[in-house]
Amino acid sequence: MGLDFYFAPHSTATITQLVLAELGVEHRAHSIDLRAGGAKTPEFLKINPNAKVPVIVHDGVAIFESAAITMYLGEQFGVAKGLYPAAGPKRGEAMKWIVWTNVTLGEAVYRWAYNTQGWTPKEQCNAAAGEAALAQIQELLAIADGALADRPYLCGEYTLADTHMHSFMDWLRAMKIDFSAHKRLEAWSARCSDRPAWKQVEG
Ligand SMILES: N[C@@H](CCC(=O)N[C@@H](CS)C(=O)NCC(=O)O)C(=O)O
Repeated sequence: MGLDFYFAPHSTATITQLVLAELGVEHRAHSIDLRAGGAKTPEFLKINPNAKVPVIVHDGVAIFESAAITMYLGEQFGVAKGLYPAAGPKRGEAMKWIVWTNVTLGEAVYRWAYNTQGWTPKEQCNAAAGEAALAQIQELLAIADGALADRPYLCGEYTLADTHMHSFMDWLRAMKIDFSAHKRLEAWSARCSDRPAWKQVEG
């Protein structure tokens, strides 16, 4: 049956696109037009009732949530390729940063974006909450920066945890979040952007 990948350009699905490019896994890519309601069709809702991309369908099983997809693809294809740790503490370390990206950093980023970036009607926005979230984002970036104090990548060697977090943080840069206080993150980001998979997808 193989692997089907449902994505939209310039969306969270870019994370999965990069993971697939790093792994070189053969797949069928399906572009979903979100503006035209492509994620709300009955066929799509069967594979993701949340009406969001990314989704992969592997051998008939649908998997949504980018963090779950990165960890799943890492486990299935990444260990043999040296891009994801084998089961054990190192894998735990990779999972920690993938989940942290989506849950801990993501929560602050979405709180900031909903309150300040025109994602919701003005009357639902709270400028003070947006400011607080932005301060928290800076604290969280400092945590990631600190994790790189004694190593070039999050788990020592490059893994899909770097692919995942780097792609998410690239979106933060596009949203004009200031990284200037986080020099190690800046240098790590340059290293991650130098990879062939990044150039293939983003270049
Ligand atoms: N937590 C989800 C978030 C996915 C998500 O928010 N996807 C957005 C695109 S960035 C989407 O598909 N939105 C549907 C729409 O705009 O119609 C993940 O990490 O996969």
